[in-house]
Formats: sequence, C-alpha cells, structure tokens
Amino acid sequence: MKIIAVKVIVCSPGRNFVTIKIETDEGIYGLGDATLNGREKSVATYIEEHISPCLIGRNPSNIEDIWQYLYRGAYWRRGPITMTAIAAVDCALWDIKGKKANMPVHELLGGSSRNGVLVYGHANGQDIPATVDAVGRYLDEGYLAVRAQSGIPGLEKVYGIGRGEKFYEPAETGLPIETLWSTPAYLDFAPKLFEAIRNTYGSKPHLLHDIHHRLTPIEAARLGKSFEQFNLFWMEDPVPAENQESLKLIRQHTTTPIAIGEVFNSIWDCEIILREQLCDYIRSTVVHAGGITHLRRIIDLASLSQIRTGCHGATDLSPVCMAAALQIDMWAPNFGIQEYMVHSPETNDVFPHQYKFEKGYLIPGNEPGIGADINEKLAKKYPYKPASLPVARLTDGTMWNW
Ligand code: EZ4
Ligand code: CO
Repeated sequence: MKIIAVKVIVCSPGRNFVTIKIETDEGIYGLGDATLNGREKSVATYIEEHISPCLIGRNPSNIEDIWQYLYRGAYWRRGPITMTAIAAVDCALWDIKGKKANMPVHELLGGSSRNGVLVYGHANGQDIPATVDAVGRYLDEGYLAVRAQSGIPGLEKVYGIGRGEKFYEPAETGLPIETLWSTPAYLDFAPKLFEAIRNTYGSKPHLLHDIHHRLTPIEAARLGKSFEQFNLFWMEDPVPAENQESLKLIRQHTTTPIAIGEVFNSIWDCEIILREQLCDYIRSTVVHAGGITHLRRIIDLASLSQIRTGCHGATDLSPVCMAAALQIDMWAPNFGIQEYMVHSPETNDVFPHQYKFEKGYLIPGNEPGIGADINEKLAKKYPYKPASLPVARLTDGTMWNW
C-alpha cells in the first residue's frame, strides 16, 4: 500500500477545524484532526509545506517509522505546531490500518478494557444559581460527572462561561479579547460554588473544576484544601506547569485530585509529573500530544504511578480527535474519564461519527478505523474565519495566564 495524496482541509462549521486526509493507492483513506485553537493556519502550512511532500509514496502501514521520521527528521523537536502536525498524520495512519484490517483501532491497540467511556459534561452559568441549574440539566440527561464553572462577581468574561447553553467556546472572531482576573475574588468564591452544588444534588455526582492555569502553587494548595469537603473528582490545571516540580508543593498540602496536561505536547512535558506521581489524571490527548503512537507512551508511563487518563475533549478538538481519543480510552488499562463537550450541529454534520452518548458514557462503536469521517463538500460551505483565544490581565493591568 502506498500514500498517494495528503489533503489539508480547513473549515469553520461553527468554529475552525483543520483536518488531514491521507489517501492510498488501495482506495482506503485515513483522517486526523490537526486543529490548534487560534493557530490553525500554522499547522496547516506546516503539513502542506514540510510533511505532505515527504509522505507521498511511503507505505502507510509503517506508522512507527513515519512518526520517528517526522519527529527526529524535523531536527527542531516538540512544540505545539510540530506535535499537532505529527499527531494528525499518526491518527490518519492508524485510521488506515484499522480500515485495512477491518477492525476498530482499539482492537489493534490490544482490545477493549471496558464497555463504555465515562465522560463529563460542561455546566456553566453567570452566577451560582445559574450554574447549579446547569449542573442539574446534565444530571437529568444522565451524566454521571459534570464540570462546573461560574461567573465571579465583579469580573467580566470569566473563563468557562459560554454563550450557548451547552457549548463553551473561548475563541472569538478577530484579535484576542481582553479578560480580567482576580485571584483573591476567585479563591473566595470557588468553594461557595461547590458548596451550593453539593447542597443541591448530594454527594453522588462526580464534580470537576478547571482552574485554567491561574494560581501559584501555594494558592492552589489552599484552594485544594478548601475543596476537600466537597470531594471533587479533580481540580484541573491549578498552575501553569512549565515548572513540573511546582506541583510538589500542592501535593504536600491537599488530597484534592489534580488533573493536568491539556497543553502538553510530549512526554517530556510531564515526565517528572508522571514519574513522581504529582498528578492523578493526565489530560493530554491525541491531537496535541503527537497522536495515538505518542499518547500511548504517555499513558503507559502514567500507569507506573497509578495516574489515570482524563483526555482533553473541548469543542476545539474535532469529532475526528474525539473518535480517536475514544479508541485509546477503550483500550487504556488506566483510563479515568473523558472530557465531552457536545459539538454544534454544523460541526456534527461536517464530521459524521459513530460514537454516541448513553447514560453517562460514550460508546465508540465497532466501525473499522477510528470511526469518524468528513463531508468535504459540506466543509467547503464553511470557510475559515480568523479567530483568537482571549488574553487575561490582573485588575491592575498586569498580563496573566488566560
Ligand atoms: O481552554 O480547549 O478543559 N478544557 C479547557 C478548554 C481550553 C480550550 C483551549 O483551546 O481548558 O476550554
Ligand atoms: Co482545561
């Protein structure tokens, strides 16, 4: 089998997506998500200019060799643009291998370890009562786990608060919008939110919360302690983790579980965290962490420290990435939970997929390959629109982590 074409499809059915389609001389093709929110064109160009010409004529069965060729061969290792581009190719090659073998990818990875993939939904609201109501709507729909984010009094445009009821979409058309952040206001407010949710729905639902890189280690330690009485499933990205060892301080002070890693793009970003058991859930997923081939290595290293998976799954990860993530989730012996934010109807039309939600779980199905497709004709109706993630400043104007 030979690769005869590599297409990069950029479209915007509700939001921007970059998708790679690798075609073979046997008529089988594979898909990979290559979306890097706010940097879509950089990845598209990287693939078109530097990867596609090298793939033509290669045997798509040699996934490992092609991965090593793209990683080692770039000389400039790692980084989100390169690793997203490699991830897209890798995913498409696993899709091809699955279709050729007539098996879903999780069969190729070692078979399924569970009947379905536990997911968490996204509840958000402008204030505590609205967020409590939003959590209730997810529980009514059968979700067993819900992430809760609320507006904070005095702060406009807080992370995680959506426009629509279901999907929270941070990227806005045009240049980055500016948002405000106040750590004292947040630290005072966040425990009250979870107190209200537990008082309303009791101890059973799994509750999650995303701090989105905003705190210092000692602040995160304090928040983790005040969350303990509400038994959170996890607190996510408490600190930015360029310094992996900074998580040690948080661990010394709190038993609230930590999830981290949606912005990591290689095993080297979490090597210390995983080896030293500094988190409980690793958030890396297929599209931003070098594909199925590389994510599997991260998951195996995590398993040595009893760390489980909690793959990123926001709406900027296309249904192609979600389908691939579910293949990994079905296999991973140390699977924990999968983030699931429903896509818009336009996105779902452009990317038909077989996975479906049932009673708190996603069921990936048994179609050969990863189990997602693209309607290229429809995709053409939604041309790319430049969009950016917001930035954040403290109330005195200092730049902060969004
Ligand atoms: O901000 O995917 O847990 N989910 C998140 C997301 C990220 C976006 C960035 O593109 O943190 O909302
Ligand atoms: Co997050």
